[in-house]
Amino acid sequence: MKKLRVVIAGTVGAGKTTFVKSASDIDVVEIERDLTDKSLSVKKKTTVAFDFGKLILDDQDLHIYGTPGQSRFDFMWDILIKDADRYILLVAANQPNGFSYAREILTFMNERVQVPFIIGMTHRDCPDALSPEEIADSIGIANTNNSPPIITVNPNIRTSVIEALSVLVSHEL
Ligand SMILES: Nc1nc2c(ncn2[C@@H]2O[C@H](COP(=O)(O)OP(=O)(O)OP(=O)(O)O)[C@@H](O)[C@H]2O)c(=O)[nH]1
Ligand SMILES: [Mg+2]
Repeated sequence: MKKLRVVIAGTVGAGKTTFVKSASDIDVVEIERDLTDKSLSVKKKTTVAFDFGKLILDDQDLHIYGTPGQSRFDFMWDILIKDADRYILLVAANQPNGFSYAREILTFMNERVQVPFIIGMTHRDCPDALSPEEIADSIGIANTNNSPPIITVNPNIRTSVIEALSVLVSHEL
């Protein structure tokens, strides 16, 4: 079976760890710590190294790595993206102040690898979520035939996560 390394990148609290946990057939390795800066988010923990899970999808053995959201751990982004076959950038649709940060993450990744990727908008079920068009604009993705697929995904729902991974696996550059 073909092994495919998939990286889940994205902004702080976008839902990367939740995504890996929903996708995985095995117990997920999570390396998190308590958030010291509580103002960052309402949540208590943040990823400080990576998450790891596995899923067999369409006869492919997906190894799924979640990255930390905070840029002080960007040495982990570097380590994880270098071996990636594909990646997803998760962006929380209800946090517009994170959009320019999402753009920076995208630049970071695309400077290191040229692999297929998609944009997954999370928190679309939350109040004040912005539209895919507004988000694409803010993170600098032109709406053309060459642009990466932009989808809505809810990391809390396994079927939604698997659908996102199916789009990723079938997307070519
Ligand atoms: N309602 C809703 N909640 C979401 C969605 N995506 C993620 N969440 C919630 O957002 C919170 C943060 O999720 P995490 O998975 O810890 O986020 P993360 O991206 O790993 O965060 P860092 O590791 O700190 O960068 C969790 O409580 C999730 O349940 C979504 O689409 N809708
Ligand atoms: Mg995390």
